[in-house]
Amino acid sequence: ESLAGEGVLEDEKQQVNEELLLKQITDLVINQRLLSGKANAEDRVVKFVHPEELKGLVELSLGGSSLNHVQILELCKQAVEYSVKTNHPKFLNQLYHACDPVGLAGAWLSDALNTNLYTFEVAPFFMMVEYAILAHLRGFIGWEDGDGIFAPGGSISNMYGIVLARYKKFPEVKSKGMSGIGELVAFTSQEGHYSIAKAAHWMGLGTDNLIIVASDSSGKMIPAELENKIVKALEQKKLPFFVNATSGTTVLGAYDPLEPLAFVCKKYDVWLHVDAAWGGGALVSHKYRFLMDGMELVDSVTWNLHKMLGAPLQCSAFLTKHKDILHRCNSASATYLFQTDKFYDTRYDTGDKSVQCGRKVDAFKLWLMWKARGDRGLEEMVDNAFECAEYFSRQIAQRSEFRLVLSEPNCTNVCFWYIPHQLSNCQESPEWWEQISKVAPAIKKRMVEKGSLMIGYQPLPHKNLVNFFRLVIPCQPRPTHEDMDFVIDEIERLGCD
Ligand code: ABU
Repeated sequence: ESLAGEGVLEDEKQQVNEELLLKQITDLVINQRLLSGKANAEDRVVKFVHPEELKGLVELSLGGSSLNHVQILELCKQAVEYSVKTNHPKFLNQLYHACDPVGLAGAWLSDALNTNLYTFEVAPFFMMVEYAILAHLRGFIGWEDGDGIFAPGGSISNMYGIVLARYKKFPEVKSKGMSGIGELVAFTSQEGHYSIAKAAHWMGLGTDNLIIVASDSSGKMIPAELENKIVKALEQKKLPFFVNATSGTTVLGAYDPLEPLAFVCKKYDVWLHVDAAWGGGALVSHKYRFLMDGMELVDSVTWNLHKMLGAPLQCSAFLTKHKDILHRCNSASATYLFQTDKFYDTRYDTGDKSVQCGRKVDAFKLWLMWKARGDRGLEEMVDNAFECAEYFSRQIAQRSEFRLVLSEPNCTNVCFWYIPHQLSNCQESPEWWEQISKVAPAIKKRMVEKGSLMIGYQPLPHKNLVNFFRLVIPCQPRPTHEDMDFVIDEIERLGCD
């Protein structure tokens, strides 16, 4: 604020004072309460403007002349002004939310050091940190050994699972390609994340060779259905090699039953991967880790720590119980980076396990926040989020204007319809459901324009479910029963007419 007129340093009107800018950005983050749990409920979650309008409000074009300090700072303030405040207690829209402030400090520091995480030589400290945090994460799965790597997002982590599964069964693919092998098929449930379909395309399987397995009414993959599909594929002389299970599906939050799925996969010698990008947070909770019983039996896991646990985006761990396969599968042995005659222990030159060359340090921010919170601090946050989901579900079960999609939440996603009074006590015909399908989009528009709340909605066509709300309850900022009550009351206020 002091930069707006009087008191402006003369220097600031000239060129960018880099040191000052860094301090001002830190102040901006703190003063605008952009950190976890610091937003005031009365602040708006978003100041929504349409794309064309935003183009007119912000000078987006670039050119030859440079801006001065004040102008650069003003652009930073605009970035804050027109961004969604993910730290706001009413940002309940997506499978991520506010970032942990200690994690943010870690992210800033590793960004400032601008470390590239491919060799111990250029990343000694962070390489050891990555080893330590990956080992800690594997411990929650129940693996004493194994390997892992941080990837740029859950979709890429899932792709690591597929490429390792294919390499394990058909190692010759690495040099000879797919043409001589036969028709490889992979499996995922109806509720599985769309990244598996993208991976089927990217990896040359083709999306037709991703076989969809039915889920039950709560969204969990049905193991008998998986076995039927594998048997059918074998009868058709296809080559099953990979099953994707999910712990915490994107919409319904379902946890697939890992023990029976692992049994089926073992029987047919198929790699079992678990996309626990969202629901992996349950692993840190003694109360909720039962949701992932059988975890230790699977071959690989995706766990996005930027989701439930609130590490700064992106922070996606790919973990496998197989010790050397990441390196064997992915290495290309570039001689300018991974020299074999180096003077130190080159097992810590992790980069060649990765599909990337340059790799951002995602481990440190997580490691630092884990140091600050401890296992028990994170467990407490996860338990509180689950408890709030249960509370929210109980509350709306008692309100006639609301209807739950599932009688009990699978995870901290709670799915429900709002039934406006004009549509209550009517016959529930297809036309009635058609009317209901328009309610969530209309209320969503109102909540975003008002800026009071953000929650998502979607249909689930394979379950014949028309548009319903999906409330995603975060760990951070720490949700309370009052926040949950606000959501219910606000949807009523927004939808009453
Ligand atoms: N990676 C899936 C997350 C999308 C969502 O927030 O719903």
